[in-house]
Order: sequence, then structure tokens, then C-alpha cells
Amino acid sequence: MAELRKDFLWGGAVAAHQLEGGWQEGGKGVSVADIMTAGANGVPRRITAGVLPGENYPNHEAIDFYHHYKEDIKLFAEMGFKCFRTSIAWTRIFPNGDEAEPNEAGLKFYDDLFAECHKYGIEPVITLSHFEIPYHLVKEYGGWSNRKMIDFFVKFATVCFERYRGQVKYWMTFNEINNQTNYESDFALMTNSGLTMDPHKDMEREMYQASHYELVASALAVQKGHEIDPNNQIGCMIAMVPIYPLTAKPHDIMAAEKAMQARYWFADVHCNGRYPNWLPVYFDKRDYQLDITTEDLVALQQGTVDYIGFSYYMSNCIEDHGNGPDYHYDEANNHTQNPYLEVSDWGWAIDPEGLRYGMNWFNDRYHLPQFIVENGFGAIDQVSADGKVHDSYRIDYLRRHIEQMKLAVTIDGIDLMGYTPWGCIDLVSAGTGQMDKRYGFIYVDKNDAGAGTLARSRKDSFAWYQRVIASNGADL
Ligand code: BGP
Repeated sequence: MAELRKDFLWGGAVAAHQLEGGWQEGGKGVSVADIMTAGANGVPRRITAGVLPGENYPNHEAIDFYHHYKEDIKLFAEMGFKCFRTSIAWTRIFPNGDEAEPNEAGLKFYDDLFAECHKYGIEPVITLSHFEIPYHLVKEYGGWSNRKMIDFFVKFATVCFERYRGQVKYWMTFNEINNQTNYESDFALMTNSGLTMDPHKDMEREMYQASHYELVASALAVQKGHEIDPNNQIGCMIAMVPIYPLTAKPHDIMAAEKAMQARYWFADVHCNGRYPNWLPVYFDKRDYQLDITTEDLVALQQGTVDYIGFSYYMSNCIEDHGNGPDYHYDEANNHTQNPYLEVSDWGWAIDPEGLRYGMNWFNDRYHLPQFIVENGFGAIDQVSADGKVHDSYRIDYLRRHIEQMKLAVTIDGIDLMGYTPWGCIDLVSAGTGQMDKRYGFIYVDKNDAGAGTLARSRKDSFAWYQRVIASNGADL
């Protein structure tokens, strides 16, 4: 029977803007994450025009990993991490995004961070663009609506591949690139592409154009990364949220299939190096005359990824709304609740088996190694009278998902590189901008209002995950 790789990459995942803080240190520029306010009591985050006085921007300090990283990596090492997934803040390397030369202080910060990881035998796993585009590129160029972004990104990626050669082997280009299929959400558009909602524009078209430029930029970066160091393993990063049909009605089955296509064609381009057949047909039908050149198509072919990195938190469910034979998928409105699943406090359906389903879906299509680079349970933790967080609900969630992950390997034969649960240390939630939606094995004393000592402490899940890693997933 197949089993987890001997060198399985157990670890944890974060993103620079959600934990580093130090938003103006070492010459860092302003990113789109720096102009997002904290949400509160059901009020969503707002994206402001620049940094405005009197607003609460939780990413500015976050958990101040910028100054605490040594202490934090020591705790990761204590848990037995083999790898640590984080991102490089683009604005530390190119503060505005369009400079001729990179910022040395920013480059140096990641030299030190990666050296600290290697001190403990922890392999860095790096996302190049994780929801933190330089804000200057949004203002001056319109973000990824502009072809010039390809050059800016490829330059940034090249600088990173050259500088961190030998220090970083595992890379991903764009975090959850497919989340922008939710093109009715300012947040999804801004974080992925630096696009702003415009009632005079067809935002679906804008999303397709921006995504195309991102995919070309990703493919060119993959080629560069391989040239600079053939040992580099460069993956894509897809948000896997399987969409099930609500019933066995053929219309529901087809609606779910079309919804899966609409959400996951990004993986076709990353992995197969070409658009799936239905997309050019769809562009024609909508009369979307996109800027897609022959050179772009060659670049896509030549820059396919080495592995599929993906996040998994939940599944969704869909029923046909009689939208006609093209089953036009509207992510914001089409989902319906799955009657067989419970949901988290944020309405995310808890579905461990969906992880195995998603892995099989990827495997059947792309036959590439996989890396689960996010999975986890956001919850409001209570510090008990003994001063500790007893997070059995988090252990339960992760245990059930790891069980399914193991079945995907041992029964389905999927080649899985590793598993990095999200937010291994408490950090700012991307969706809500709050501190109190927590994922960590390590508690950070800071609340939504920004108060707290920033002290770190071990939750119950810390010792549990330590045992899981030590037993290579046997002791759950
Ligand atoms: C993914 C993002 C992460 C992370 C996670 C949890 O979409 O890649 O950045 O934040 O989801 O989401 P949230 O923080 O909204 O709970």
C-alpha cells in the first residue's frame, strides 16, 4: 500500500501581509493589503483610496513577525516543521513595483528569514504574489488590466529566483489565482488583480483579461525560474472548492460540471499550457475580444508548472437555475447550502471528504504532484482560566482532513508532496481583516481592536501537530 513520502513536507502556511507588519520598515512600499480596513461584526473590509487617517488597517502591524520571526520559527521548529510556506512582499523588493533596481533592505530581510529557517532544517516554500500587489501599480497602471504588469512581475520574480538561489527550492506564482472568478467582489478583484469595480465595465471581461496577463506572467516566471536553477520546483496555487450538484437531476449535474470548469480553467492553463476548448468559444459568444497574442500562447505552453499547490477549506453546492444550455456560472449567487454538511461560524461547509474529492479531480486531469498548501479551521478561541487555549475543535477538523488526505495517497495513489495548514500562527484574516478569526497552533495575544502584548503561546493543537509530524501522520 502506498504511504506518505518519507520526505513529506509537513509544515504551516502564512502570507507576508497577514503577519509581518513593519509595513513601512526597510523601505517597504504600500501594497493593496495596506489599504484594506478591518471588518467588524459582519461589516466587510473596505478598500480605501490610499492610507487614510483615522482608519484601522490591521495589516500595518499584523503580528509583527517582521521583528518576531526568530522566536516564531523557533516555535515552528519545536513542532517539527519540515517546511514553512510564506510569501515575499512584492513591496519590500520593489516598493512601487516599477523601479529599475530592487530595494536591498527588503531583499536582506528574506535572506535573514530563510537563513533562520535553514538553521532548523526548515525548507521555505514561497508564494511570489499573495494578495499584495504594490498599490502604485494599481494607481498608475490599473493593476493587471495592463499588459505592462507582466514585465513588472517577471522582473520581481527573476530578482527573487536569482537572489534566493540555493535558499529556496519550492515556489508558487499567484496565490488562489482562480478566486477572481468571483468578479462581483471588490475584495476578490483587488487582492488578485488590483482591479476596482467599475459599473461602466463588464467586470467578467476585465477578470478574464487580467487573468490572462497573470497566467502569461506566471508561465514566463516559471521558465525564468527553471533557467536560473533547474532544481527549482515551481507550482501554481489554486483555491480548490469542489462544487457538487445539489441533486442527481442531470441539469444539476451539468450545472456543477460547468461551474467546476468556470472555476478551475486556470489550472488547465497552468498545467496543460493551453486554454480549455470551451473558453475561446465562450469569449466569442460574449464578444470579449481579449488581448491574447500568439507569443502569449507559446509562453503558456512553455511555462507549465511542476506541481499543483492548492488550498482547501470547504466545498460548495449548486443547483441549476434554468440559465440555459451554457449554464452561465455566477459565483456570487449560484451556491446553495449542502444539506449534509455543517458549516463554520463563517458559513464555510466542513467537508473533509471534499479534500480527497478535489485531489482526485486534479489528479485525473493533470497527473502532477500535489501540495496542500492551505487547510484549516478559523475559529474564535477562548483563553481559559489556566491561561491556555484548548482548541479541540481545531484538532478535530485537521485530523479529519489529514485522514482523507492519507486516503488520497494510500488508496487513490496520489503523489502528495506535503501539507501546510493555514495560519500556523494566529494572523490577520484575509477575508475579515480581523485577528479573532484564528487558525493557529500558536496563539498571539492581540485582539480585533489592535490591543494585546503580541505574546506567543502554545495551544493544545501545538502538541497534537507535533505528534502528527513526528509519526509522519500515523498518530492522529
Ligand atoms: C485563503 C487565503 C489566505 C487565508 C485563508 C483563510 O483564501 O489564501 O490568505 O487568509 O484563505 O481565509 P480567511 O483569512 O478569510 O479566513
